[in-house]
Amino acid sequence: MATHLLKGGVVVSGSGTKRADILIENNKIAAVGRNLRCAADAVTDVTGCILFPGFIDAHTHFDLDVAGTTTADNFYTGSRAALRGGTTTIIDFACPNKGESLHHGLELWHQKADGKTFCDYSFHMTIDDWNESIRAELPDMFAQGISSFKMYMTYPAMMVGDRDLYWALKELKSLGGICGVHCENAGVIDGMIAERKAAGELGPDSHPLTRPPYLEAEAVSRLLRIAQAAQCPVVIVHLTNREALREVEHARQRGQTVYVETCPQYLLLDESVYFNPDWSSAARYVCAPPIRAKEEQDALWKALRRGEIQTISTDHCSFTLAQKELGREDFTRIPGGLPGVETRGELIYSYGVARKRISAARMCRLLSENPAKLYGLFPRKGILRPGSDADIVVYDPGLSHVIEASDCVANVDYNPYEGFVTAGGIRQVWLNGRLCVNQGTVLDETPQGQFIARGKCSL
Ligand code: DUC
Ligand code: ZN
Repeated sequence: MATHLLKGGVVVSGSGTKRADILIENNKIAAVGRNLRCAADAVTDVTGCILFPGFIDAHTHFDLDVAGTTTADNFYTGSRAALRGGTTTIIDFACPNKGESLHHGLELWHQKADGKTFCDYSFHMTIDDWNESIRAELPDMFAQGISSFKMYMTYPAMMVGDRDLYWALKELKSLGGICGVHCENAGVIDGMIAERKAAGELGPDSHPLTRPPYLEAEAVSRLLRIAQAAQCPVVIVHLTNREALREVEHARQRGQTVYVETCPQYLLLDESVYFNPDWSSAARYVCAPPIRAKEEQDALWKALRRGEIQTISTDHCSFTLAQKELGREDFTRIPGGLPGVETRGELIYSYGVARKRISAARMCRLLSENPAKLYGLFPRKGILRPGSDADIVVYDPGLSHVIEASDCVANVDYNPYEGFVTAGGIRQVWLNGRLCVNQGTVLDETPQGQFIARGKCSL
């Protein structure tokens, strides 16, 4: 039996912080307490550091085909970057094509990820079609550890109509599943894009103009009425703006259960990025929903503080600058998505906790505890207590660095947060009782992540 004592740190949970040592025994936490007296095989002094439960990123797209290309990060490079950024579990979106079975999608995602992933991992299953055979596949998804699903209200290749959303949600309700939904109004966006194209407005500045916040809010509102009809809880993924939040508030007032996720790009960047006259500098920020006006950031931070938003994930979906060039002549061909998995923890600490917008406990809830509960990983993940996996981020508030793409290990040649200065930094990352990252260095080049079969939502 191998034991390791992390001594002298401040341990964070969703409800607060306390001075405590952590005893790791093999891959699990054996004890958490003040001045633990035990003979450990090894001791690390973490005095002055804050210890978070390993972060969970419940929204990544690794090795995904988008717009005629494939994301720059696969499971190997993406999860290595994730681990370096303190994320010890990712949940990626298995994505069968329309007409393919869910089982095929699941097998394909296992092929992409198994043996190639540095952190622990699981998958949400995308439902992009609704018919009897897909319905019949659902119980076995749960049996295989897939308890959460995703549906799209936009993107022709993946979207489902209102009727199918309704039927799928009803079925998930009966099975105890949870579903995340990408909310944007497909039809009006399509119309606006056609108008911009007809006017010869083909640059990246057309991207935010054709996907305005109110068309996201409309889809949120419609989804929540459909969820009301189906009597099913839902997750609004990557929510970006006040009007959408207002729709969530209305649904909660009606008694519905609604969970909300947002992402660092909506908290820290603003739409001016699209109006940069340099094409490449603007195009690199194309993602959907788009980055919004500055005023939306404050509303999102406020909602985080009040507990109205439950999780911060990244929607990591990275493309190199050369890949973004695919849309040089037409903004709708720019592959959409940003890298983020490597920087989320440090950014949210630096621009949230250190700036007193949220507490360390709130950050713990948003990045660890709530995603663990929402997606059936709790208490194995998401908390530092005896019996839980020893997934630990040792955060040193005394460090600071400037975020630069050249320092990052994700397989992408730019960083959306280039030049951002961190308050503190990740000193160590432990995964299943093993020290995996020390001072920014990934220690073992063999992927050790395991697939985690998940249970049901407990949030
Ligand atoms: N939005 C993106 O920008 N990329 C991937 C999928 C999504 O919803
Ligand atoms: Zn996504």
